[in-house]
Amino acid sequence: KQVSIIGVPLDLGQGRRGVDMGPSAIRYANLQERLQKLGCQVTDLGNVDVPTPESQRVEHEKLKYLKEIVSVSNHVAERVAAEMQQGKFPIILGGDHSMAIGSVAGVTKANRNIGVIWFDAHADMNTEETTPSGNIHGMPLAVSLGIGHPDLTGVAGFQPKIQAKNVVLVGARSIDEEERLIIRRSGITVFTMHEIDKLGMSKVMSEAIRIASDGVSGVHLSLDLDAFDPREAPGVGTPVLGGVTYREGHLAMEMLASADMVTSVDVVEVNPVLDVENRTARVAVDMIGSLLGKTVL
Ligand code: DIR
Ligand code: MN
Ligand code: MN
Ligand code: MN
Repeated sequence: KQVSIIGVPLDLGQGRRGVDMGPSAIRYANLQERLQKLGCQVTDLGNVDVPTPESQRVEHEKLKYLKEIVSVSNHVAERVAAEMQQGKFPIILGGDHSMAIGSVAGVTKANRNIGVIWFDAHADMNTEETTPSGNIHGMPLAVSLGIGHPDLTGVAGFQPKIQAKNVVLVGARSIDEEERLIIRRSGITVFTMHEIDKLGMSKVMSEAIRIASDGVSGVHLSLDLDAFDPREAPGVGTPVLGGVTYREGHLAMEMLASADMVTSVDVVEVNPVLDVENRTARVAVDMIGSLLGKTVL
């Protein structure tokens, strides 16, 4: 596989400093070396330029840093689309999850018909009307479905990017009151921690793979590290108890690898300032390794 790494040190989509260092933390955990050992041809394209919060002003309390995030998203979309068009497998390193507005836009700009598997403790289905925080990282899945502020849904010049029938959320356990209504109306499939506990990760992932890949030409994986249990991945801005275990994570990634339909991936919300010895970035690199074909034997 030809892999392109793109860093997006964006922290404007949430309230805690440090997630802008996510791309460095993941690189420090030897992402490139891991991929090369798997036989991938890796090009690291460096980071996309992102403004620092200290040099900006919040203009809209329910859509914090809207203007800046729209601008970064358009840049990310261009970079990602260019790599996809050359047949590369992009790995986009966040930054906070608002970054996925741009990456999903880029992936679908290159290839309009794509499914999405969204690994997250949260649903990221808020809008300006439902958000309790005003943080845009709680909105990117809604935005990609064409739900939300037109400046966000209009990134890259077309919408919606993805179709609800091919969108699967895995690992959810913290959903806001009114966000729930948007999820129900949207028609996406949700496997919460309840389903993972009850059915097992194996059953959940075979369903997720079936739904996301039905009738599409590829699947984008958006991996929010807060999907994992904070005991194993503590370095995230909004940890929620009772998450996916390290072992379940590996199984999920291995099943995606053998299904062989993932064509791009986001790795987001790694915050080394909140972490313990870069553990969360190392979990991220381990997961990407399994996703790209690492096996025990
Ligand atoms: C919450 C937190 N639902 C919000 N969202 C997070 O602010 O909209 N997403 N942390 O990853
Ligand atoms: Mn810069
Ligand atoms: Mn998220
Ligand atoms: Mn999350």
